[in-house]
Amino acid sequence: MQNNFKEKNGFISRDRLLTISDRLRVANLHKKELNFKYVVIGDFGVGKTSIIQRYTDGEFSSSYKVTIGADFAVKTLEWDEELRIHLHLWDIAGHERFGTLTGIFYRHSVGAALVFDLTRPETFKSTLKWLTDLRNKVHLPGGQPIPTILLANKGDVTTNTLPNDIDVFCKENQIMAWYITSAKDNVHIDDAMIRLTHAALRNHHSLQFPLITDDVIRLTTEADKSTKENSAEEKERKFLCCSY
Ligand SMILES: Nc1nc2c(ncn2[C@@H]2O[C@H](COP(=O)(O)OP(=O)(O)O)[C@@H](O)[C@H]2O)c(=O)[nH]1
Ligand SMILES: [Mg+2]
Repeated sequence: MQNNFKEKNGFISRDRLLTISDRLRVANLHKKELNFKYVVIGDFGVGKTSIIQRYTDGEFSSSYKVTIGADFAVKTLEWDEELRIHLHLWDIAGHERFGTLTGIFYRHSVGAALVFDLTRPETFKSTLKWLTDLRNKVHLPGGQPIPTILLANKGDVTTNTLPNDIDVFCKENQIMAWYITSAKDNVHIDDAMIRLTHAALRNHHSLQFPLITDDVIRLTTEADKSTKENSAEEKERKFLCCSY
């Protein structure tokens, strides 16, 4: 028989393949699923939409698109054999302004990525305003700030300048880590999101925060694309600062 022939020659038989895929399907059905809402904040033009697109779609576009209204995209992580995590990455509205709207935008978020543009130092200065707005409007059930990472974006541009006081800024403001990122070249975005997810997961286990995304607008992306391993060179460029 054909199946036996394949097995004798080191191939796996069709029947056996079917059994394995059935088992996988059943295992997948029994996976625990979590939804984490993360907000991506920072000044206009720093690359928030590009970072989200790169992470969820694997794409980058240099043509400028203004984000209209709050929107989000989903990235699904097969965290381990028992857990699947859906990250809902919320992208703030067009003319990034503070006000009553951001309160609704932050609602139920369990992590934040604060982005600035390495080629425009004024956007680093603005991060404190964003952080203050965030910390005033959302916290974990125990009152602690939600885990936050700082993304110094456009690291691929040669004229970029890293602020000298970035470490101090993170320590003073309970920012758990910072990374030089590039949405264009796909640098450190995966690492940063994984780091944030470890923290969100720890909080989930200790605080049992609500995982409701009842103010969902629409799903823009269904993504479960495999993440590319960063090259050794990219890994060398990783900068971390502090942890709580
Ligand atoms: N060179 C470079 N350009 C980027 C990067 N990220 C975003 N951009 C560009 O910066 C501009 C603003 O990006 P966008 O994602 O719309 O910023 P947002 O307003 O914060 O959402 C666009 O022209 C992007 O193509 C990056 O990592 N490197
Ligand atoms: Mg945008």
